[in-house]
Amino acid sequence: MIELWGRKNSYNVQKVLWALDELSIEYTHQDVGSKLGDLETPEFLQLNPRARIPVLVDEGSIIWESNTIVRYLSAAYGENLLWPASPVERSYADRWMDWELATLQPDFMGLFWGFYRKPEAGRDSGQIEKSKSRCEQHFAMLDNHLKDNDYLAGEAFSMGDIPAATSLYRYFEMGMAVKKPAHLMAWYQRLSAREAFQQTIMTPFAELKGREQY
Ligand SMILES: N[C@@H](CCC(=O)N[C@@H](CS)C(=O)NCC(=O)O)C(=O)O
Repeated sequence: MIELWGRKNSYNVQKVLWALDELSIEYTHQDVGSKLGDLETPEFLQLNPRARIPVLVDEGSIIWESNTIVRYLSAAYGENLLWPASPVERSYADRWMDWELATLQPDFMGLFWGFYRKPEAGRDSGQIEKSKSRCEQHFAMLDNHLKDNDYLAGEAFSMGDIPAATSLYRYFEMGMAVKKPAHLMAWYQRLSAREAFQQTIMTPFAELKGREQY
């Protein structure tokens, strides 16, 4: 049986929830990360010495880092569903996952934390504008790629779509006016039609507003 550790309103946990749902995998859930100090217990540190969620345990094997977990689930349970069979196509999915982790996520988190999670009185408008402008550049690049591709790795939905698209619901719904380029929006609409996306990503997150504690 698969066990997933991590509160369901965490951005990184949501990537994993989406992959699990796409693959109709049954799992048990441990709601940690919402209470102060609960990732610092000896029990949790045995699972992830970095004290971060998500963590997935599959028959005793411990996997952490959200994109690694999405890759693992895709390889183990998602051949031709999330895991492209051809190594070249797989590299197309992989590069967008790496891009999300190294490039998009730091700027999106800068925006989400700077604008949404910081109490209004403490917001730094210069930092918010910088993060927003970088996010708009990143999404403009995606828009250009999506002009000729229905999904990030090509014609079919794959694991490559999951990390980058996890940010979109919050990006559009956090109450900030942002650019909405046409091809990016068409991709977002294709993903929004997926039940797994609706169930795991398009979920209310107002409890995070103005809250810097986890
Ligand atoms: N690079 C890691 C980042 C993990 C991370 O920072 N997770 C956050 C939640 S999104 C966390 O554990 N925060 C502490 C908490 O929720 O208590 C990954 O992708 O898994």
